[in-house]
Amino acid sequence: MSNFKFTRRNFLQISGLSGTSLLLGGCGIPIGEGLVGVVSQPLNEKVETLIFKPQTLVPEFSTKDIEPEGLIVNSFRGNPTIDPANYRLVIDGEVNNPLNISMADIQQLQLTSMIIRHVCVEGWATIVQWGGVRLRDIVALASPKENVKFAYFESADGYYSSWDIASATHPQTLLAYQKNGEALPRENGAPLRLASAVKLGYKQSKWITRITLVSQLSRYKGYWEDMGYEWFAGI
Ligand SMILES: Nc1nc2c(c(=O)[nH]1)N[C@H]1C(S)=C(S)[C@@H](COP(=O)(O)O)O[C@H]1N2
Ligand SMILES: [Mo]
Repeated sequence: MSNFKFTRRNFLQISGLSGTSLLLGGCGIPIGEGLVGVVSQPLNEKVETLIFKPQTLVPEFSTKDIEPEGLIVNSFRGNPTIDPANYRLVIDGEVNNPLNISMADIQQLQLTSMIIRHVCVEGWATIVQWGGVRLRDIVALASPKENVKFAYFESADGYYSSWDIASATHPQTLLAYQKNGEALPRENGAPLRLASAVKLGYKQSKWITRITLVSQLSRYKGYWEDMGYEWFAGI
C-alpha cells in the first residue's frame, strides 16, 4: 500500500471495474474503457511523488481493543439526514477528471478496515474500527493536477475543513461508511465521513458532500480552524 503505483492494473483493482455506473462529473462518461483510458495515462511524475510517496503507517489496534460505545457524538450543527440512494459525492477543483459519484459507485472500490484511536480536543479519545475506501483511491480517480496541495471538504451540515494533500492521501485516511463493522450511523456522518489515523477529531468531517482539490487555501480554512483551532491538527 505504501508503494502504491497508479498503473492500469492498480486502477482495475481499486475500481473493481464492473462499474459502468461510475460517472465522470460534468460530462457523464461511463467509467468503462473511456475513463480507464483517461486516468491510466501516466500521471505527471511530480503528482505521483506528492500523492503516492511512501508514508509512515500508524500502528493499529486489534478487534478486542474496540470500545463499542466509546465514540461520543460531537455534532455542532445538528445531524442531517441524507438519503443514501440520492446521495452524490462531488470531487472537483484542480483535477483532470471531476467526479460526481453515488454510494454504489464508492462501494465498488476496495473496502479497507482500520482500528485506530479517535482523539477529540475536548478531552476524550476512543478506539474505533472504520470501514470504507481510501481517500487516495478517489483522489487518484479524479486525476489531480500537479500543483494540488490541499483538499477542502464540505459537509451537509455546513461544516467544512481543509487538509494538506499528504494527510488526505495517507493510506490510513478513509472515506468511511462503516463503524465498528456496521453501517455508519446517521449521527456519525452517514453515508460518508472522513476517518483518519493522522488527524484530530475536528478534521474528520461527517456527511461529506464535496471534496475540492486546490493548490492554495483561501482565507476560509475550516469551521473550527477559522475560530482559531490549529489548522494542521495532526496526531
Ligand atoms: N460535519 C461535521 N463533521 C464533524 C463534526 C461536526 O459537527 N460536523 N464534529 C467533529 C468533531 S469535533 C469530532 S470529535 C468528530 C466526532 O465524530 P462522531 O460524532 O462520529 O463521534 O466529528 C468531527 N466531524
Ligand atoms: Mo472533536
